[in-house]
Amino acid sequence: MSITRRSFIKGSAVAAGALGLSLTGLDFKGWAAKAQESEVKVKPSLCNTCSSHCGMWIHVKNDRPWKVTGHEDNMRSQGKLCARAHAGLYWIYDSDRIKQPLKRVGEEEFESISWEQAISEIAEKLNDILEESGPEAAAYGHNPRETGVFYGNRLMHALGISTVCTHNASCNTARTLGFNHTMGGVPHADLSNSNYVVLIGRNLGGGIRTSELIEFTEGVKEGAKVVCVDPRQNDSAKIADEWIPIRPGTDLALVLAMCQVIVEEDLYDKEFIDNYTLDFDKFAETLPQYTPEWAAEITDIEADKIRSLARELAENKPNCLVHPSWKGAFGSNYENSTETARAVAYINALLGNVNQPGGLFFSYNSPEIGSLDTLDPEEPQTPRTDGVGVEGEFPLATSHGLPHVIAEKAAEGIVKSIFIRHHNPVRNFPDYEHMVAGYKNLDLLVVFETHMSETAILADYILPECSFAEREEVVEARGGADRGSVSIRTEAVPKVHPETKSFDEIIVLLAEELGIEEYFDFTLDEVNKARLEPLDISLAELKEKGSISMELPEPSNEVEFSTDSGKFEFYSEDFARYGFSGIAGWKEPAVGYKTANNEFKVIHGKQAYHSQTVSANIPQLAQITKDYDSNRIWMNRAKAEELGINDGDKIKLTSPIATKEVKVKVTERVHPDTLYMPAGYGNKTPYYETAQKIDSLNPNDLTPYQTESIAGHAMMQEVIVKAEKA
Ligand SMILES: Nc1nc2c(c(=O)[nH]1)N[C@H]1C(S)=C(S)[C@@H](COP(=O)(O)OP(=O)(O)OC[C@H]3O[C@@H](n4cnc5c(=O)[nH]c(N)nc54)[C@H](O)[C@@H]3O)O[C@H]1N2
Ligand SMILES: Nc1nc2c(c(=O)[nH]1)N[C@H]1C(S)=C(S)[C@@H](COP(=O)(O)OP(=O)(O)OC[C@H]3O[C@@H](n4cnc5c(=O)[nH]c(N)nc54)[C@H](O)[C@@H]3O)O[C@H]1N2
Ligand code: SF4
Ligand SMILES: [Mo]
Repeated sequence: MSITRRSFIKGSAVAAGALGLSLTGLDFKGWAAKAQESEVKVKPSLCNTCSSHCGMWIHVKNDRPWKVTGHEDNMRSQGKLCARAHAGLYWIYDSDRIKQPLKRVGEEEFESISWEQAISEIAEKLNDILEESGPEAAAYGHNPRETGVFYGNRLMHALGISTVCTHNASCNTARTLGFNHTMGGVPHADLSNSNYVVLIGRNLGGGIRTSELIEFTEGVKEGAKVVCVDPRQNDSAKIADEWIPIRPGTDLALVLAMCQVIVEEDLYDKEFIDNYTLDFDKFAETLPQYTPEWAAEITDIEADKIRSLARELAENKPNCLVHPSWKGAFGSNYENSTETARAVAYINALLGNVNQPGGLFFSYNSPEIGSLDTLDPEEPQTPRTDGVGVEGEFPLATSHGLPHVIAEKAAEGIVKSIFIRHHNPVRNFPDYEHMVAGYKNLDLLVVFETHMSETAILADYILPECSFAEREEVVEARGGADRGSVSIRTEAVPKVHPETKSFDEIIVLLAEELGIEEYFDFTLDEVNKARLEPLDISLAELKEKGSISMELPEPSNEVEFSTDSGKFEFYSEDFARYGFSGIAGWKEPAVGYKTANNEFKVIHGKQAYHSQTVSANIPQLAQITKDYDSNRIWMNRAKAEELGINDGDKIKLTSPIATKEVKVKVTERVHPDTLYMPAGYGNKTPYYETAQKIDSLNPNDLTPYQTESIAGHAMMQEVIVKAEKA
């Protein structure tokens, strides 16, 4: 059967009939009475609506989910779930799901094929590519969680493929690199015990991780002062003490100036600096230039405000923090994001808050997980094709990888095959046309999916995975202050589409066909038993309970960093060796910091009721968007008046790569130089019927393909647009 978009959707309707959902001939009363009586069972799972994987119970009646509740013994959920968890159940029965392996037979046409055919053709093509062009011509990209890492990375490494990428280059890779090269890792912010919290573009109420939101609200209840620095008033700012609107991409200037005040006024923790840090003097020497007056001109925050903020923060040391953040301000957005992350690490060091209550913790433990005693493929030493660790390309970039660079290499014909799982890079990285051009030029794109995402529709083969509620997965461990948990996904509901398979099953089939089955000589149960072994928990018990929590040693207040020196490093030898600045200092955003009158920076961020690119296709969440008209771009009221633009008008945005139209929300809650667009809209796949009906914008259509020089991230917000009434 050949499948085009129209027949795919028609086919879905037929499938609904075949599932017995047709109402004709049904004894509805009898069915309803029986349904009423049937028992509700609770099955443990992990939420799949974002990668936090909160523990949850799926309440199942008649083999169908009834509702979900948060798992008390899971460190991420702690008994709570966010609204997206409930809506995520929709995916299980979504008629837009992929139900059988698909093979491309035309520009926009797929054919459904058997698993045998799919696996044998993929293996043959991959083997040919590896033989002809070597392992450098192949790559894997995913949203890195336990199952994808265990099975996916193992398959790649067994084949000699070193280019394993994640979505992090569009998320938090600059933040991670900056913290790695100062503190030796990214610490946990002890929000519940803090007296003073500065959030720089971390929106705990919108970019939700349940456990962190719980800690934050506890901190607020206990009277912590919260200051939100964000070009727009975000969900956390609404309950914070202060919202400080800043020009996008200028947080580095703010942080450097705060450091300048703290050092000049002798407000820093001298004991901490003397005992636990290296090269403070080199940093201090650079500071006099970074006065609050200097930063005021760049950030648009008054110098006195910067001074008072620095003083208040220092008065609360060490029980205070500047949050290490996630994606928002310096995860992957700007040319200066890596430097901003280093500067945020610096200011926390000046406050001496490491492993102090209300500060930043490294001493949190995690349950110790075991590993299977089996033939392990070594991580190949072949150079990575995305340039990570390669001199002259991105020698310091993290092993998170650079999927946007892979697209460039694919367009050049250097990369010939990519396997993608649980990831939609074509839509989630800037410059749609650039991503499409690269992925289309591949000889073999294999996408493991549940849905026809923007990446899947470019694939040569699409392998349908069963949904999260229909499969078991690799055991996960999570830590916390003095408790940790281990958790597992179980088969909560029967498979809806018999031809779908779980990722581990598919990888084992591929490994057998590729002749590397010796690396997969075990069952999923054996993997999980080995992981649980050190904890003395049986797999049967975990499958029944879903999550088990345990006491862990109290976090220690001893200070030790996982850097080479064991100390906090103001100066980075590694940075200096590769020609970057040994001490982090001011660096402008690539597009500068000021904009002309009808020009704006475009920033984006999460809405509490949507997740990345996939939730716009969930009708219940799409309805919230419609009810609140929340798929609009925010424009500052004074600016709108200047340009003759009214609330609800369509505006035309012109960037160096595209012109797009979108409806506008006129508000005081955004900096005059900024347009803020909620993330996750502007789907391009014609298969998402619900999302198609939401006319909106994805800023990735406006931002050109660019790479930052140190971490290599995609510089998600380095774009200036001209705005006018459409
Ligand atoms: N509801 C929901 N929750 C999620 C997700 C989701 O999709 N939906 N995704 C999860 C993921 S993958 C992540 S990475 C996290 C992200 O968590 P966060 O990083 O907290 O979330 P974002 O909304 O991306 O960004 C936070 C804020 O940064 C602001 N911002 C943008 N540019 C700048 C700037 O230049 N300076 C400053 N100071 N602020 C700026 C935005 O206005 C936004 O309010 O959320 C996670 N949780
Ligand atoms: N404009 C803009 N772009 C952004 C962001 C933004 O705020 N604004 N945020 C960035 C951030 S923080 C991140 S982390 C990235 C996220 O980037 P991605 O990791 O690509 O995130 P998703 O859009 O959630 O795509 C996940 C894909 O996995 C599929 N999927 C869902 N469940 C399953 C499953 O069980 N099995 C399989 N095999 N597939 C499944 C979904 O259908 C979907 O296509 O996006 C980044 N891009
Ligand atoms: S934060 Fe919300 S969507 Fe993400 S895993 Fe937890 S409950 Fe699910
Ligand atoms: Mo992210």
